[in-house]
Amino acid sequence: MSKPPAGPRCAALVGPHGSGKTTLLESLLFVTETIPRKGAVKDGTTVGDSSPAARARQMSVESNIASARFMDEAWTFIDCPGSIEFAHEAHAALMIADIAIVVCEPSVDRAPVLGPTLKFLDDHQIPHLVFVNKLDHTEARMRDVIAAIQAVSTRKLVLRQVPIRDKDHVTGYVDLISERAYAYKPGKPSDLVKLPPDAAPRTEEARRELLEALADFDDKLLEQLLEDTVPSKSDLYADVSRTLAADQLVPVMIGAAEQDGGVRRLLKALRHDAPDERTAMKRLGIPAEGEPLAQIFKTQYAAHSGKLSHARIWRGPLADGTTLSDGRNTARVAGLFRSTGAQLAKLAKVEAGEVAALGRLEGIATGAVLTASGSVPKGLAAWPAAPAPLFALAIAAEKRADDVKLSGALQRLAEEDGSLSSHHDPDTGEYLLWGQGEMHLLVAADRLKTQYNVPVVARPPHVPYKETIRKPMRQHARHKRQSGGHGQFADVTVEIRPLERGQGFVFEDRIVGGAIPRNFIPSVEEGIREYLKKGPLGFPVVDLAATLVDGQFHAVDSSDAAFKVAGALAMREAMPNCNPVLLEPICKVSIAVPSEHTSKAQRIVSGRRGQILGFDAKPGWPGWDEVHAHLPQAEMHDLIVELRSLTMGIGTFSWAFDHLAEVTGKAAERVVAQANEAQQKKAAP
Ligand SMILES: Nc1nc2c(ncn2[C@@H]2O[C@H](COP(=O)(O)OP(=O)(O)O)[C@@H](O)[C@H]2O)c(=O)[nH]1
Ligand SMILES: [Mg+2]
Repeated sequence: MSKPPAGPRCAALVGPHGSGKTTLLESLLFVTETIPRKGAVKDGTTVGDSSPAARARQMSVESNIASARFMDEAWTFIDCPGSIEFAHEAHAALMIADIAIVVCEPSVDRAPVLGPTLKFLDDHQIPHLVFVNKLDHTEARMRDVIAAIQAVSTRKLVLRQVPIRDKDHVTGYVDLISERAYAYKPGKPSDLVKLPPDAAPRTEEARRELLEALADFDDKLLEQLLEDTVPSKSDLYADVSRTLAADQLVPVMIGAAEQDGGVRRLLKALRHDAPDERTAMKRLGIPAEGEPLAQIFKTQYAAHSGKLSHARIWRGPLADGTTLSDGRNTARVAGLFRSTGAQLAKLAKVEAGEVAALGRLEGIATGAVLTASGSVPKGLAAWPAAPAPLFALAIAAEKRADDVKLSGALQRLAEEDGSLSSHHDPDTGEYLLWGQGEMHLLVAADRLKTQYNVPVVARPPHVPYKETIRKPMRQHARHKRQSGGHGQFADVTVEIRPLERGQGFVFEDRIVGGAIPRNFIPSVEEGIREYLKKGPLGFPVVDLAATLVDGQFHAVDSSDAAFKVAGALAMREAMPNCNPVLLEPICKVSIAVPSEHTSKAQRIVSGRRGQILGFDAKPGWPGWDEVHAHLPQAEMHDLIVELRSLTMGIGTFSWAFDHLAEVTGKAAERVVAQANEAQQKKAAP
């Protein structure tokens, strides 16, 4: 037998949205008598969906933590959000979990949705099992479901149980190692029953497959199978535990969380087979011996308790009041809690293996590894980088007076969720909130209102159009004003010419013989630059050169201010005659989809005025393609929305600004008219 677990173990519940993770958590807590009665997702009474944002949507939008005891062993369960838009939060929980329970529906069609999660688990070698849920109503055959999931898993899946059916009802299961049959009993432990005769052939076949898979990693078992010797149960259990801990095989369990079906069996499998924190520490590069050490996997600003840093304690003990450091920032733990959903229970001390919330660790970020000395182990596994932003909204505080509060709140939101970011776009003057999708940002906007008391308005961002010219021009301009006392005088001649795309603005000075004194020349440039912020079409002007070729000055009346005005004046008069043309930003986009969706991805590109550059296999993603294209930024706002709706939510893309391209004709007229309209609206009181 393996060693008894060192500390409390931690299991993360992951899988697609709607597969029943929150329901399973509720059942796990009920079966372990952690809660006296079960809540329901539709009633908003579950432990898992404890936040107002989650309750309102009946979907998990952040990870929720709960602890339980089962047969005298301690467990922490983390119910992770299933939507791909919140994947960053789920990944953080997976990093510090001993085991992941991948919850899915018994559906062949929906199996590909598991791909990205299984890939993350396999890339990080995180032990995991699959729990096929909702077996109370299904006609799908387990072997088809397993085959469909296997197609998106690099590790081999093995059935641990086969269902016993009564028509399309699953009434129980056969355990393939003990070869015992059980009948589900709602709310109660399953009954041991006689193996129904018609289940025998299927049981034998599935057991054979399980044993053969285990034998790939156990020579002794392989010999026994070849010699037709029956292996001992304890050897088989040990094989299951070992191959699971090493992420070599993925056991598949079955059940119906809503009726607690298979949940006790799942708990027993976890009890026997889930590795403890020592396995996770090895994977993360944290030595077993040393001073107390904790790792933050979730940062939360809670209404009453302030900042909470949820941590896995890798080495204990850790007491409230300890000063901790990540090597750069130091903070004192002010409050130590165990959380169950939204509830916090105060603790004085925690031991290795536990998950605890540490209060008020200012300056400490998610992913940080903390010790009292501030010395952090070398060669730590890298913390998952935040995914690149895919979707933006322009936001503004409903009340102007809240502007300062808004920027503080946005900073905290980004601390809580690294896949959210915000910045000011100098081209459009908008404040942009970037994230992973529409729901992600709507939840963020909600939080700004409910959690930070800053109601905001959000709308699609403006496209940062630019403009340039096609025709050169020589322009003379004189600024002269006589209004008592000092007058103003400046005279300039400027040559303007278009430059190649991407060259920006170039100012040249070709004044000779002191026609304009040197000290006034920067002012001319300043005036020109000022004007270029908004050209004749209403957009910032790029890719042109302005050369100051001649001028005149007045010994008394000339000044910096006068030359600045003259510079701008020359531009204002010349530019409308230089054949101005609208430029739109074009992005280089790589759309990643499972290869059966490649042609859809190509259609999306053509449907959005895009130009396909080519496609190839996505490196490191077996079965996935990447379609490379140039796409106008104006067409990208809801690209992720369409892409996801056509690929069961798993298609994604990466992008970067590439170049500016001319827009002409009706399309350009429309953009210019819209910009002018918006401008007039703004100007109106
Ligand atoms: N029939 C059936 N429905 C279930 C089962 N487990 C969960 N559900 C339902 O599936 C829906 C999604 O469940 P939820 O726990 O919110 O899924 P999550 O998004 O993975 O957390 C809810 O309406 C549940 O009531 C089950 O075992 N059988
Ligand atoms: Mg949920």
